[in-house]
Amino acid sequence: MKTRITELLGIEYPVIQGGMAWVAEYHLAAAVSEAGGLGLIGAASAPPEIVREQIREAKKLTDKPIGVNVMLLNPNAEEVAKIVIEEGVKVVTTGAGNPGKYMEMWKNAGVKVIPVVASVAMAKLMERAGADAVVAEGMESGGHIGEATTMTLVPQVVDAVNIPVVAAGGIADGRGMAAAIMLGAEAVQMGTVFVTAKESIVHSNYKQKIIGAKDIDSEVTGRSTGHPVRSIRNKMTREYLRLEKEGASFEDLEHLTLGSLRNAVMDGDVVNGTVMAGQIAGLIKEEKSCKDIIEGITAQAERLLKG
Ligand code: TUI
Repeated sequence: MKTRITELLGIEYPVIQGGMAWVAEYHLAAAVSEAGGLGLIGAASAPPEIVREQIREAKKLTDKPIGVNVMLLNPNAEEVAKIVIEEGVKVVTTGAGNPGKYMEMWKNAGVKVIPVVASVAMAKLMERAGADAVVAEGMESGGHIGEATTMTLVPQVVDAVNIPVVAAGGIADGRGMAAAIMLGAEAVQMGTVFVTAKESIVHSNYKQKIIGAKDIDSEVTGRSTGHPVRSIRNKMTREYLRLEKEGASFEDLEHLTLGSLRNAVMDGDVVNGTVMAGQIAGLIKEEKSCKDIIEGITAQAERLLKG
């Protein structure tokens, strides 16, 4: 399946792995890239030198391109932005903000820039700023989300820009991928399904929470603070939503979730931790290798698109 995205990135399949905090570390990124997609190291809020190490470790495991996701709410984003260049990374995606101030630096260094956007306005702004492509991410996604759904956002972004569009949010099989392509996308970005991949280092409790989830098992917390986050319902989300309803302060809400994603991913605390995952979790039934995930999904999409 060749598209402008496979050409741009020099990858075999039009599949990008999400830049998930704590989850998108070098084992997963290297496995996705080895399987012919684009693996990403999620810099999230990691100390910049850890990101450098992660890039170097990934490169030991694969000669294929890997990218880095720069999370723009990170106070260290600028340092990470520079490390990406120093380490010779060829592709960057960004999340949770406007990467405008890093664009010139990245473009001058020959880095391909693919901002994740949640609106048409941001997509147009990114195209004008020199982005090579955009990821249009719907609110079905796990983690920090916008307002629009993938079904509505992708075709509107496709019509608004000339650069290639990657669809994200709610995609975990070949039907979703085929649908995204019918909406005009030239690749998909998937997160939740890669959390459950065999090569993912995520605690088995977290993977089981996704595999056991039903369609309506996620919640969006943080709407009141302006940072809405989707995760699987548990004691933490119930408590968070209760506090939000009572008008709790930003500090109290922060206190509840401080370190909670790490605790879920690394220690398997899926009761008080934050189990970020998308609405498509209900479709995911088993742990598979990255190769099986990517080849299975693209083969199914190709069959559907031909038929
Ligand atoms: O970034 C994500 N997903 C994330 S980041 C993250 S870490 C975090 N944890 C807790 C609270 C907040 C963040 C977990 N999941 N996805 C990409 C994405 N970007 N979704 C939405 C956006 C976005 C939103 C606003 C992109 C640009 C934007 O622009 C606003 C502006 O004008 O700056």
